[in-house]
Amino acid sequence: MEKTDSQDRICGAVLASALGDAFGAPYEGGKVERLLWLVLGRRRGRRCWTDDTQMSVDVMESLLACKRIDQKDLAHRFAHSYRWTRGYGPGAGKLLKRIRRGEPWQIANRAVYPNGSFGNGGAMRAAPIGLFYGAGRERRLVRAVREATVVTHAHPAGQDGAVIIALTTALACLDYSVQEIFKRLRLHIQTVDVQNRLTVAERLLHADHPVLPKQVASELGNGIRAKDSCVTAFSVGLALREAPFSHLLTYIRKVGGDTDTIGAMAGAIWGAACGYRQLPEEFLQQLEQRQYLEELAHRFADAIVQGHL
Ligand code: AR6
Ligand code: MG
Repeated sequence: MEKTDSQDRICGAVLASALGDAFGAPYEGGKVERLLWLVLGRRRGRRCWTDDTQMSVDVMESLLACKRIDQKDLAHRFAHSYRWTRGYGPGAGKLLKRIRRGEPWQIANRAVYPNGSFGNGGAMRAAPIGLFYGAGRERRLVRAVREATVVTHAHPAGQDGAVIIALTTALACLDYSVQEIFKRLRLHIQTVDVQNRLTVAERLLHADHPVLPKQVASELGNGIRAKDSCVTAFSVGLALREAPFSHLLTYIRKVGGDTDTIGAMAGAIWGAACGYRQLPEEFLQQLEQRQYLEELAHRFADAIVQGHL
């Protein structure tokens, strides 16, 4: 069956996010992380994805099964998919093992950090929630994102990062302008740090000269905290949505830092704007479990577009 424009954009967001993750992963972190990924990062000649894609898969499978955000189901899936070899955040790994041992997520999510995690691990898996609810149900979308994120990221900054990625992905599917996207985001962001990052991003996105990756890294951040990477990915994904996908990957590599997660989040936004058909076959061919991811993305897109959920 021929894919509609919406289905193509949903599949594009899912696959571009996985590619951003898998192609960003070899450049993440310092020497030790990179050496480790040289060993872990290839399977049967394909590029492996990391926790970003694994948790996005969990979110999609959960939404398909439950037809809404079910926090208990999500916690169960996250905990049982956990493998250290996927490169989970240190706090996230401990938290997921606690849930696997039977601790309720409402306790585990404050067991490692009493104020909750403000890492970008909630945002890296948020795009499918934006695709699922769509920009037409904005308030419901934002509520669902916070419900899904709090399972592992109780800190409001971790949740703000997730709202930025999910809502922007949904708005990019409908070709909203940059100006309108900023307007919509500002209605929902609760933390001052993330609001301030948005103000900087707005200036950079309206600059009358090309902004270099180094400047993006120094002004918006490239770290593992939500406030240091979500607005960065948002900004790069939007700025390059008319450029070829290979440019996006190169740019993210130059931004540096948490390249797999910035790649996953920016990839989702780029894919929602450009669609699956714009993704280069030579990249898709290198992706671990490509067939499974494509089949899942199609199932997810069909269910959303046909309104079976
Ligand atoms: N207090 C102090 N440090 C914190 C806090 C806090 N409340 N919250 C987070 N951190 P984590 P994630 C710091 O472990 O968000 C993978 O590489 C702390 O240094 O909850 O799921 C993915 O690919 C902590 O280790 O995991 C992503 O890049 C770090 O933030 C990333 O990790 C991450 O928080 C996702 O990590
Ligand atoms: Mg990762």
